Amino acid sequence: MTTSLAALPWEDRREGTREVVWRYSRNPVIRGDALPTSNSIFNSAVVRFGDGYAGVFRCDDRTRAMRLHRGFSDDGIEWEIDPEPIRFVCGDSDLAEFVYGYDPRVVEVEETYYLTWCNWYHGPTIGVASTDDFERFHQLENAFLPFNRNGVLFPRRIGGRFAMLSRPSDDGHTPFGDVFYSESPDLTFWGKHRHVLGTVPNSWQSTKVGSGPAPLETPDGWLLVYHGVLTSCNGFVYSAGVALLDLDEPWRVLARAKPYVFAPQTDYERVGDVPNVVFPSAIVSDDDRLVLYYGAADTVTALAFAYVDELVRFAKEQS
Ligand code: BMA
Repeated sequence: MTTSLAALPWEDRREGTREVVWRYSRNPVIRGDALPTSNSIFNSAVVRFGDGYAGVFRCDDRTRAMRLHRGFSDDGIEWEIDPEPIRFVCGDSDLAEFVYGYDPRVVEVEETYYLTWCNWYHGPTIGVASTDDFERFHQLENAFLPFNRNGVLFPRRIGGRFAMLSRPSDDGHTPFGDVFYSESPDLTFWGKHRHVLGTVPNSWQSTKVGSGPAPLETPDGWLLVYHGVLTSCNGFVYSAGVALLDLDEPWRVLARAKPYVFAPQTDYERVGDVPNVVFPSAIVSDDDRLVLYYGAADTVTALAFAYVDELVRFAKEQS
């Protein structure tokens, strides 16, 4: 539960540069081998917790099993990650078998933290769990049928219901994918599915798109940072874009920037287990500034910074 606001990990934009999103000079902040058993730590979730930060990390181990580990940090940069994976408390034996979990997102709704992740249940789908303390995680029903990925909860109810974005997919390295919106009164039963974002031909987001961090509420709409994928001769290229969604009917897209706002350009984004990937998965913010946590090249975790109003303006002016 949030008690007081920890300082935002922050570094000003370098003088003379004009990027809307700029990288932390000491990236990456978490190396792939930060745990004795880890191959890679990336595409992970961070939230404010107490007077610091907590996170749920995608740690692929050295057997290449995809696991979720919790972690804590005073400053959002130096992390203590639990070497043991999270063991979910689950009352339903049909759901309790953990085969794999990856690409977690965490969001606080009504003073409870909710974790969503890509969870195996006869294929990838959206796992959901709640926690108050990052000690005990209670696994709830999977939100959807397989196959689905990139399930991201909104930080408050909309029209009295929990709301989630997700990306229906296939069982493999999906060569398609649009973002959809769904609602639930109780986090068990989901419906009112609406189409939100599709792909854009001949662009950085021509193959598939998927939500990044939980949408950030602004006076101009929900600010959504999402990933878009291009299929190149050398495989997928994952970049990030921004859109604004209507506050009351988030399936209505108010603005969507045509250019990416952030794409793989540094060595640690271009070289790794999967080259050419930036995968934004968490935002922490104060009123004006935001910090983006992202996975780079499916290997490490990195930080980038932006001003909220500049991202909103980018979404509108480049729409
Ligand atoms: C997606 C997911 C992500 C990953 C990306 C690039 O399908 O597996 O975790 O970052 O591919 O490999």
